[in-house]
Amino acid sequence: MKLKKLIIASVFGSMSLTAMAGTSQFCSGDLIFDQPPNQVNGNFIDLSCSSCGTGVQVIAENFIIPSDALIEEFVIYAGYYDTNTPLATDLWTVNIHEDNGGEPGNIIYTEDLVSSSREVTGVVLFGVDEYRINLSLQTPQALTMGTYWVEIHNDTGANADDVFWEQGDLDQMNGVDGSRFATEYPVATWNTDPGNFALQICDSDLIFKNGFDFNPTP
Ligand SMILES: [Ca+2]
Ligand SMILES: [Ca+2]
Repeated sequence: MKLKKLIIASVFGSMSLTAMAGTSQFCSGDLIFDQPPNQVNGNFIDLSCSSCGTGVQVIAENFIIPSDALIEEFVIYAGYYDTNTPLATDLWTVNIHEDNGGEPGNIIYTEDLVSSSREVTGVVLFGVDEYRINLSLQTPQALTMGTYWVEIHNDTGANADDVFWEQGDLDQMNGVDGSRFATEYPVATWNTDPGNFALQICDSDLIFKNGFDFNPTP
């Protein structure tokens, strides 16, 4: 099956975007994973994808947790293609998968209607605004050291636009090159794509401990 993606190389031409692809932190806690958006490409993540052959496409991106961490937020970069019309209320789903020999394995956490916020970054790609999306899990996940996958998608329903996840530069420490995509949901078959996606993850463990005293009588 062919992966539906967008190519914008001609849009930017020789324009330098180096200054925009910085390493600013947009999640709370210790930044442990950072794949900054690179304004090169984006792939659809939408259950109502009129641009996709089957009408559905989802993506799973892999990440390494270097030491036990509490994950409560994912930051991604996305856009609403091609009329630049965001949903009044985004319908984000987040699935965290175990790693199964280099492939997305069992789902260890799933949440629909994830609490989210979005902010226009000022970058325009594919002719639409680049949005930074913060996704906050209802139940923060304590993940032990290891490799995981996160599958994130929206559902634009009757909205004319399709949501894409912008690609990013591989995290050289905790990233794993490549990703997986599927053209049905729930996923039956994962397919390989060489792309990596713009994603930031923080360990909020310290904040969590400071906010809730688990051990009042040390
Ligand atoms: Ca759509
Ligand atoms: Ca990857």
